Amino acid sequence: MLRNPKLKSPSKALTVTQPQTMDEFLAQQQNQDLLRFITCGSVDDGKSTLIGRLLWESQQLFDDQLASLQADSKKHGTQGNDIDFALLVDGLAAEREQGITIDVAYRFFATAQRKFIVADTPGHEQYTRNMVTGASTADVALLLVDASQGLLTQTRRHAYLTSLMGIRQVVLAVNKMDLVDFDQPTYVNIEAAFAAFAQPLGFESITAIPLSALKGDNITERSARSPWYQGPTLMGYLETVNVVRPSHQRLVFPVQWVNRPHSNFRGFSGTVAEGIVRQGDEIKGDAVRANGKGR
Ligand SMILES: Nc1nc2c(ncn2[C@@H]2O[C@H](COP(=O)(O)OP(=O)(O)OP(=O)(O)O)[C@@H](O)[C@H]2O)c(=O)[nH]1
Ligand SMILES: [Mg+2]
Repeated sequence: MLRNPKLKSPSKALTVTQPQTMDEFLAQQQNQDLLRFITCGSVDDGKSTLIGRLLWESQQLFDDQLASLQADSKKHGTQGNDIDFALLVDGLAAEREQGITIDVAYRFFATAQRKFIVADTPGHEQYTRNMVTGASTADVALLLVDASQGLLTQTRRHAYLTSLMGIRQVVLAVNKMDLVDFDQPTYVNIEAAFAAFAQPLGFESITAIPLSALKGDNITERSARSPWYQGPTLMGYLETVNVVRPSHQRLVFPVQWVNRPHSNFRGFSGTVAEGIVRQGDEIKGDAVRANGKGR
């Protein structure tokens, strides 16, 4: 993106070459491909905070946004006087009051390597259908786990729905590593438990990364607090992952609303996420299972 002279420096320098002219900017944008991804996982695992951190680290925040984020953090934040990055994506009044995400929030950002659209989805069970909406257009899922809690029912549910929606690449983002003092065995146990659980789900790749979204560890630079970790940073992964889309055409139709005005009619409403369906086609199988209750 164009360099704004008023842009604040990120907390850690990102190795991006900023275009200096409009022509350079347009040329760079044209050559970049687009990666769409979601954050998902159980409630409070740090999904919104992670996206706020990614926007911050990729220099997407301008002075006025930063000023309102600082003011909002003091008023609604969960981090005392420090910045609460989740407020960048949790915009609804009810979300701020309750400190949870309800609606799907889409954000665009770009680095020198790639353009990204990220969908921040709610972890709360009640809003599972919004997670499915976000997943329906994503290439990659960042499945968050709170390192101090391990895998939860909602983590497994979101992993299952992710596979059902046709996503083939998953990042197991083991977040809040600061709460467990970057303990390697804790991380390894979570990674192994997820690998065993996800084996039947048929993901092509599962990349586990130990993170602290709050403190910024392993987001754009390898953290000195996890010297035992040799894999990619989260941004490094997102910038380089090859997108794998299912080769076969199948129908993915997340049902968002069952329209039943009277007992003689039952209609299923939603948006076709993948494949083609025509009037008169018979629908059966997995697509019918993709409902908002996550079954
Ligand atoms: N210690 C620590 N706290 C974190 C970290 N990431 C997020 N948090 C805190 O965890 C709480 C929940 O963070 P959110 O980002 O709102 O979590 P979420 O997963 O988006 O929550 P829902 O959208 O409601 O499911 C907030 O108080 C964050 O400041 C982390 O890496 N370390
Ligand atoms: Mg959230």
